[in-house]
Formats: sequence, C-alpha cells, structure tokens
Amino acid sequence: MITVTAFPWVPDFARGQVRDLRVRWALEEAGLPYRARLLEPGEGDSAEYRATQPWGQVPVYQEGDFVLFESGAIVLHIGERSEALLPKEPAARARATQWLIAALNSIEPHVMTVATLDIFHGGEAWAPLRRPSAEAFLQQRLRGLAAALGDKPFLDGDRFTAGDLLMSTVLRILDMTAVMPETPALAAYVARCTARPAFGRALAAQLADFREAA
Ligand SMILES: N[C@@H](CCC(=O)N[C@@H](CS)C(=O)NCC(=O)O)C(=O)O
Repeated sequence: MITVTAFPWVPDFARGQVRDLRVRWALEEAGLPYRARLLEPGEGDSAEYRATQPWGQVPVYQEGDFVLFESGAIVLHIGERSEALLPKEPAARARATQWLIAALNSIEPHVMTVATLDIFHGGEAWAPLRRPSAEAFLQQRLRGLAAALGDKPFLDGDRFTAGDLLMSTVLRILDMTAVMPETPALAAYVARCTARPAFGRALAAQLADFREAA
C-alpha cells in the first residue's frame, strides 16, 4: 500500500494547502489507493524521519521499500504509472514535465516570498519596504504565465497534466495572501483544474484527516 506522510494539525489558514495535497491529488488522478500516515509529535525531527526527508517536512511517499520526497518528484513518479498525469507521447510528456518544473522553479519561489511576507512578517517594520518589489516581480511572472496559457484550458492545450496539477496548487497558495492577481485568466484556470473530482477527493481527505486528528 502506498503511504503519504501528512501533518495531524496545522493552523487554519494552511488547511487545504499542505503539500501532501499534491500527492493525494496525483494518486486520485491515477486511481491508486493510498493511506495518509500522520506524523507523531516530534517525528519530523527524528533521525529516522530525516533519513527519508532531510528537513523533516511532508510529504514523503512510501511504497514497500521505495521512499521518495519532494512533491514534484513524487507527482512525476506517480505520473509514470498514469497517462492521466503524463502523456505517453514523448514530446507531450516532456512538456508536461517542463510545466511541472516551471511551477516549482519559476513561480513557486516568488509566490512563497509574498506568502511568507503576508503570513509571517506582516507586523514587522521592514515588511512594507520589501513587499512592493516582491509583489511586482511575482505579478510579472504571473503575466508571463497568463500569456503562455492564452485561451487554452490547460498549459499544454486541451489536456490536463502533472504540470497543471503542480501549477494550480502553487497558484492556490495566493489564496493565503493579499495578492490580487492582475490576470483573471489564471483564476479561471485554477478553478478549472480544481473542479476535477480527483482534486475534490484529495482536498476532502486532507481536511478530514485534520478533523479526525483533532
Ligand atoms: N519542496 C518540498 C517542500 C515541502 C514543504 O514545504 N512542506 C511543508 C508543508 S507544506 C512542511 O513540511 N513544513 C514544515 C517544516 O518545514 O518544518 C516539497 O514540495 O515537497
């Protein structure tokens, strides 16, 4: 049985955002059954857990002896087993991977800069000095993304891929910030991705785990 590590508790603002959601969503798209393994208090700091995730973070994916960390790597691994995430045709598969890496490498760092400012540093004297340039840079990235999306339903055209899964989960992080995207097409894109039944099941499962662990 596949297991995915997750937290039993996070603050309210982070519920529905923790990165095990990406893995749960990919598993739902692929139709692979899994079980969430909720970390015990302090387990993230243990040598045993750090041997599977160097920073004590979630998610960690495990299937038998095979263990993997990094949500993007895990989604790609699951994609190997499902055309719902990675097309078989080599060029389309490479483009899906390209968008997944773009989500994690070209968009997420800038989303996280603003999210960290808004969520954790809002009250600090330096935050208002840093924020305008951080948001301006992010908006520039979002404009480029919106232009690449154009009027297509998904980043590579008509077909949802692992690239859309990662991109939409990264864009959802903006729900926790005060950023008003200048690009309404991206909000519609996120809504289109997250309207998928597999996303709904993944989100419901993460939220249910928080409720049940309370
Ligand atoms: N790049 C990692 C990031 C994982 C990550 O940031 N996990 C957060 C939850 S969303 C976490 O475990 N935070 C607790 C910590 O960093 O100690 C991935 O995508 O898997």
